[in-house]
Amino acid sequence: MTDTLFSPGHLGEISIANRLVMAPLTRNRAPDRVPTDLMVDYYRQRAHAGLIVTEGAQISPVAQGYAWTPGIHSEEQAEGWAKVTQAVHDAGGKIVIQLWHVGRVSHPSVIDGATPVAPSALSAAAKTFDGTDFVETAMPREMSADDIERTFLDYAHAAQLAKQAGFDGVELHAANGYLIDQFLRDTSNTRTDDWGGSIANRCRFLLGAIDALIGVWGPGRVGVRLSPYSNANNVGIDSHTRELFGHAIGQLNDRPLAFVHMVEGQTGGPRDWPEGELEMLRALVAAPYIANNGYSREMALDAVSSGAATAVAFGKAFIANPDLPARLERDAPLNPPKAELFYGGGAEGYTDYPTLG
Ligand code: 8OZ
Repeated sequence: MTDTLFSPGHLGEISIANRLVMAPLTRNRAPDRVPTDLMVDYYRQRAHAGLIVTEGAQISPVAQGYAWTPGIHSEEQAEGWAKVTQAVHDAGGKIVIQLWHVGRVSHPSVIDGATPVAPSALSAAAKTFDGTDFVETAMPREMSADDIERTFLDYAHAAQLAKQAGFDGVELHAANGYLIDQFLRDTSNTRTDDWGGSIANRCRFLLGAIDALIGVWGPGRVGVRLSPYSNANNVGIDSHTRELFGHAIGQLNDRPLAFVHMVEGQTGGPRDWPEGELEMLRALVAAPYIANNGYSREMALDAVSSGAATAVAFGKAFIANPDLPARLERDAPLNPPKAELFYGGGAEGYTDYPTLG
């Protein structure tokens, strides 16, 4: 039997009922940084995904970049997430939490007056939202070697709380210009110690974070999200993207991970990359591969049946279609997403999208 988009499979040790993954989607509906009952409803509605990857959850207070995003660094937050995992499991679904550190993509007004941290004191010159206004991200301070080691402890602590909350695993957010991407790229990492300079040194932070998660979960329940050809959050494209990410993937391949989840091209934008390069990186990945970014139904069907991907992640389509797997299987029309209701607010544009008949 050949694999199809709708057939069961495995992502490492996580068994999935189909190959449709709900992509991580920031929705800013946790005003106290604690998952709410409304979020429980939202995730329960989407439990027919083969796998849900939650919105990014900050691993520590300083890891937060935007108002109203949920954390995974306190007992209260873990208890909130436990209601989410229970609801998804009761509905037959699987769910991993995305562990997030924004690094320099933040502002003191979001993190209770703290200064954002980054590999180097270079401004992202991106925008964030502090609950009142869109503000320019602040100048970060350069992390010390001690800061780096403490951050690995924060990843491990968050992973432990995720386990306590009943998740099926964790996804490390290493994409979209946030902290790990800032360490990877020579545009945002100008360090001269063991954490900067050579490609091998710039990959060490990614690997330290992954190994912190593996220490809690084992490799088969740890995945990672990468976006090599994206300049999201104003992170510059690395001078040697193919070599950099080729090395990173080669190192990740030493660990039998649950999955590598790839944003193909520009995050939420065009599927653009230098000809053949993403395909070369994809061919290096040993773990199950989750493809993402602008997939149509036809592209997703083909990606799984051809073996190019184990699963395909959909973002906006899952926001607007809680029953996306049923709709894709029946080739039914999709509800259009309401972009003005993506971030912040309540049930409107969140849990009120209709399902089929
Ligand atoms: C949109 C708005 C805020 C954050 C990402 C976590 O790009 C995000 C994000 C997306 O990975």
